[in-house]
Amino acid sequence: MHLGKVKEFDPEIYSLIEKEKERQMEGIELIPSENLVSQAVLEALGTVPTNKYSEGYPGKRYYSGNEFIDVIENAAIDRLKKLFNAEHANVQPLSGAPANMAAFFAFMKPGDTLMGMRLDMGGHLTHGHKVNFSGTIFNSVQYMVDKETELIDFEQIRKTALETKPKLILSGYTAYPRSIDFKQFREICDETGAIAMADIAHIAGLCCAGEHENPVPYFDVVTTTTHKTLRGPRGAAIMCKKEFSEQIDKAVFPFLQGGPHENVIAAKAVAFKEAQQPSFKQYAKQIVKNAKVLAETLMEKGNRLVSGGTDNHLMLVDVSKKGLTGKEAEAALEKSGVYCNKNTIPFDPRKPWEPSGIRLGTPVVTTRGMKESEMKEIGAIIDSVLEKHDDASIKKARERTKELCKKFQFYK
Ligand code: DSN
Repeated sequence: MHLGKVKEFDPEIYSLIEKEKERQMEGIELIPSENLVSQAVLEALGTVPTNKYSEGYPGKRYYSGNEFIDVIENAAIDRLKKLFNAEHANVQPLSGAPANMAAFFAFMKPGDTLMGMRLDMGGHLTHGHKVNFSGTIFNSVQYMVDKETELIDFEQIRKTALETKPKLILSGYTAYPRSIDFKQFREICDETGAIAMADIAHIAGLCCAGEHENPVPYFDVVTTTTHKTLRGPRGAAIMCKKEFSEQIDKAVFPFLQGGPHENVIAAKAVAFKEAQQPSFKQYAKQIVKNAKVLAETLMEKGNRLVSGGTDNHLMLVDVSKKGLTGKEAEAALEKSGVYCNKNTIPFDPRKPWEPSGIRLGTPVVTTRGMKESEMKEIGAIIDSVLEKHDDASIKKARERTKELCKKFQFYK
């Protein structure tokens, strides 16, 4: 990273950025919603389209001087449509929550019924939680996973949908380790007359690479962030059927947002081109392989994984079996140089601030080039810390993580 001017003008911020880079390179990042962008994406982010106001859409802007910005935004739109086989795409949403908000308002009015997965079962705040706009503006009906299998319970969803007649049913999750049967969701929506919406933020990179079913061609609307498995800059996008394109575009601008961040859109275009390469398919395949090996390693050592494993990039470990809370496990692992996040598990008897689980994922370690044998080592490090987290064990684990990271530097 070339930061000569920042270093010269603002050494304080320069040194903090450098320290953050070092932290990222010397630790094992397992937060499943994070990733490392390529040098090309990073460079595109720090460019002059950040200076430009371009309210509106390509060909119809409220400011002059958008000749090149239009081409950049159209490239991002076209690449995203090709990647997911989408009829229409909007690349302006600033992040996942505003993308969901725009999608909801494209189809619903305040008071309409929204049906989504409960946050503590693997959903997201914006999927109808009571502390979020989605649970206060709309009439939120929340579904759960099955208590025994910890899997999506389609019969329960169908029954609730028939009873409550939601305007929109939302699938796609932040902490669900299994494949999602989007076709069953589509059938329930058809039967009940609901709009079929998916939030594929976590699995977008897997969907476009063929490692997970892609709902875009047959769902009404699909939102995604661009910075998770898709490995682009922090931001989001919405894809929908052509017949809904006008209402989606109007919901993003002028209803919800003003000027789009065109430097980020340029970086999204670069990331979408990267995702079109054959190497990205390999990358997505390896994310899933790595997650399976990490999950198996942890289970072989006696850890309980929610639903007994993973089909995607993430897993939930029930650390209560080791006599820890998720908060304690997260803190002990952080000291060992392993980053994860505390997370509720389905039907968690504990509160979200101190839940029973931790959430682990493999997008970052896979970006760094780690494969199955490194997953076994990471699984062993994690287990050693969950098993015994005194100073000596944490120190030993820290040495092991540093040693591993040395071989997989990403940013020079
Ligand atoms: N905050 C993200 C996650 O960690 O899953 C979802 O938006």
